[in-house]
Amino acid sequence: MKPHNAMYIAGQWTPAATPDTLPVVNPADEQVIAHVPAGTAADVDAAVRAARAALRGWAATPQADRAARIAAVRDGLAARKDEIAGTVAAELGAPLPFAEAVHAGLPIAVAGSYAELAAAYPFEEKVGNSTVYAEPVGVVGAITPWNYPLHQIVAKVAPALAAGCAVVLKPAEDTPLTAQLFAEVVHEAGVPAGVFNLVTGRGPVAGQALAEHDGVDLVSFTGSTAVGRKIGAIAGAAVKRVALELGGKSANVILESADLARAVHVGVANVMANSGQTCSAWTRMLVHTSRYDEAVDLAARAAAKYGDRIGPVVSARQRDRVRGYILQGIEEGARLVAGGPEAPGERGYYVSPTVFADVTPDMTIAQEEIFGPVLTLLRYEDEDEAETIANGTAYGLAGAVWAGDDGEAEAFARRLDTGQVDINGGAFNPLAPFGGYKQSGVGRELGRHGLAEYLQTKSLQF
Ligand code: TXE
Repeated sequence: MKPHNAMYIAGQWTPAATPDTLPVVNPADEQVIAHVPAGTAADVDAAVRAARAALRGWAATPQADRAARIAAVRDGLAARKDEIAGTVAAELGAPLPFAEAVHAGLPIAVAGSYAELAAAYPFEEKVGNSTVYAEPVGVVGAITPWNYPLHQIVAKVAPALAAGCAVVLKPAEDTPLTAQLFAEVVHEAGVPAGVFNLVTGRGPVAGQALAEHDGVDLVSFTGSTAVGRKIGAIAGAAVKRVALELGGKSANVILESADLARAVHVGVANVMANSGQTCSAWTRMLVHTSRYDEAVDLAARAAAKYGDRIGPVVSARQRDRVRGYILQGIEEGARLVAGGPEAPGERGYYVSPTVFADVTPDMTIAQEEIFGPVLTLLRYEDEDEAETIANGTAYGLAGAVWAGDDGEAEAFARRLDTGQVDINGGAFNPLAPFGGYKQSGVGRELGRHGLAEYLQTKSLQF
């Protein structure tokens, strides 16, 4: 795909209101690979108008026809899988096998799940003497981050289209090319003009204009808690709907009866995947004191084996912030057992897979989201203490529990204040609701819970 020097608005690649552009940098070699338009409030306004104009027609489209368009989007993504993987590899720096399997593979699965849900969802139901309709909430402003560029887009756009909403997407500055490719796929899939629109640009300019626009009925945001708070305040003041998928500091709780080697191995892999840039990553490993030293040894060896198999982080800014956390961990007295703050190569925004032992719950590295390949190991004396530590952060997005049997792990998982828990390495399920307790957010993505976010209900009494 060639980068577009335009926005996708009302079914056409439309020149931006100003000539300002944003560079796109390959984080593996620091080369500028493209420039995309830096949209302004005027571009956002044009896109929101296009979405409003298309809304009623799309909302009135029979659900089977909407489902067929979403299926065509799924097929288009599948047909361009290699191109997607190559684009994500270039702008995020993801190693190609991971880009193919996850960055391209996951959104195809999610789009497929929404093609099915769009066809099967009960938009109308009888309750006593009432008929209850689930109607689209309206125009959606979707603001997405760079960490899983296409997945974050599809996880918002596919359910919004299934619900009958029209969308304006503002993707992250660092990864706009994947978004442009997605717009091409949507166009080729025959989604009517204006139902999906793309405005690239800076967060505080184009993103904020989108969140503030009166023609937007729901803002769906994934990103940092700091920006999420701002968007929540804007939406609150305007009394518009909001969905926030924010950061995490998830605990991987290894109970005494667990298969320690497997739990540690999978736990380290979970944190290093995507170079640690995963909001649900199990960044705190909690181990019983009797097996703590063994776990530290296993984790350090597992991390060291990754070597150059992990990609860079997305930007110089992100590398500097991750390094800052590593230095802070050392300063606060945590024991570095793998990796460290030194850059592993001369070029590219690489960070070594890093493991800290002797981490205590009050340390900054045990409380704040680092968003890099950094694992912390904490010890606990009994399950009550494990629960207190696991629940002792501002976040509540995900987590894992390992035990000798699933029942024991399940009982402990029910004590965690978090939206998702993987039991003994349970596989990712694209139909399971994903979202946070506490400051990890508001609302859910994926599956039928994700679709419901884009609906509002009306009841008629007879
Ligand atoms: O996020 P931002 P950043 C966390 C992670 C990471 C940190 C910073 O801890 O280290 O956030 O990443 C748009 N109004 N997560 O700075 O700024 C922005 O253009 C409207 C967790 O990249 O929150 C982008 O499209 N929009 C996470 C999106 O918000 C604004 C994924 C996210 O960027 C805006 C990414 C504004 N004022 C980072 N300012 C997760 N939950 O998965 C920025 N944006």
